[in-house]
Amino acid sequence: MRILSGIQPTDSIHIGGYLGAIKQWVELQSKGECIFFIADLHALTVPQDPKTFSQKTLETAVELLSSGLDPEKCVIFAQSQVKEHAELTWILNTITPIGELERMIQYKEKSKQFKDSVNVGLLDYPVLQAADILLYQIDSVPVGKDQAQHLELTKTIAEKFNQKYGKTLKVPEALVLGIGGKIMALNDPLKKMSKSSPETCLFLFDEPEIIKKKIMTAVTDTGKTIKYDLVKKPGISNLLTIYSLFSGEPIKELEKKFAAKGYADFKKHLAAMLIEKLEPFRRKKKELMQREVYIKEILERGRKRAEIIAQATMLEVRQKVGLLV
Ligand code: AQP
Repeated sequence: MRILSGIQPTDSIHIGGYLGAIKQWVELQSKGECIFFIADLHALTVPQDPKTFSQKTLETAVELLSSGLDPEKCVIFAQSQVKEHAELTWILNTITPIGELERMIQYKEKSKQFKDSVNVGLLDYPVLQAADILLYQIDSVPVGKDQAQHLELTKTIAEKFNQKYGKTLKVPEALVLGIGGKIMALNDPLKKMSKSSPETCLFLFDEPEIIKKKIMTAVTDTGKTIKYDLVKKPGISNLLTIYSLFSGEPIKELEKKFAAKGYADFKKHLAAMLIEKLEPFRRKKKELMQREVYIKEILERGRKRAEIIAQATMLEVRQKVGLLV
């Protein structure tokens, strides 16, 4: 089984991205051929500082390794270094109806959020995402719930291409978690925890004092009981989900454990548990941040492996479309 997923180097990794996607990537490394990439071309669809952008890509590689990706078990590379991503995007653009892109939720949200810099890339983002996946003839794509709509579009585009030019591209399946697939903002449990709103995030590498502060001030609900109820108690339900996924304790057990406690007590325990569980992540990141040459070597090795697969697909695509080869 071949598995692929990616992450943008837009900010540090938050616990939403970790629980919704990266934790699964780490588990899948020993179950199939895994390809993970840093989506730097995607990140360019919103403003980036050219002076620090390449450094952010390297830092994201460090963070992925600190979160448990093992370069001996998976391929890790930077998207922009495999030119076929951009090339296949162009060809897929020519079979993708604009209307399909205009109805994407992420496009609608981001074009509101970055209203002074809405660019073609922001609209075309899901086609680049389709190219990322279809280049590698992928079986399964483990992503958070927020990407489910884009994954559906990838399938539609692949089917359309195959219909028009003959069977070429493998139609992938999304692997979206039920619980943990959408971690909500700490300051507003009705919104997704999201890097483009850093105030909503608990970052995986936050220092203990920051973790404590963010958890203790996380928005909760009216009432006093620690109970999982997404409609009446979205704040507590989000914190219970985070507690359960990091500690391995089922939500039902946590409800019993904290039955006689109030919100403040529950939050104190949650903060202490997170500080302890995230300590190895922080330690590993500090160590790897000193090893830039090693990180670049890993990305170069990843690029070479990715390129072999991507070039094989592109050759077939070029032939099927009728371009000179
Ligand atoms: N809140 C979340 N809950 C569960 N999964 C999430 N993911 C992101 N946020 C959550 C999943 O993490 C993976 C990496 O996504 P990305 O780098 O594309 O992250 P992103 O979308 O840039 O991060 P954000 O925080 O969602 O930023 P925005 O939306 O502001 O750009 C993906 O599989 C994603 O589903």
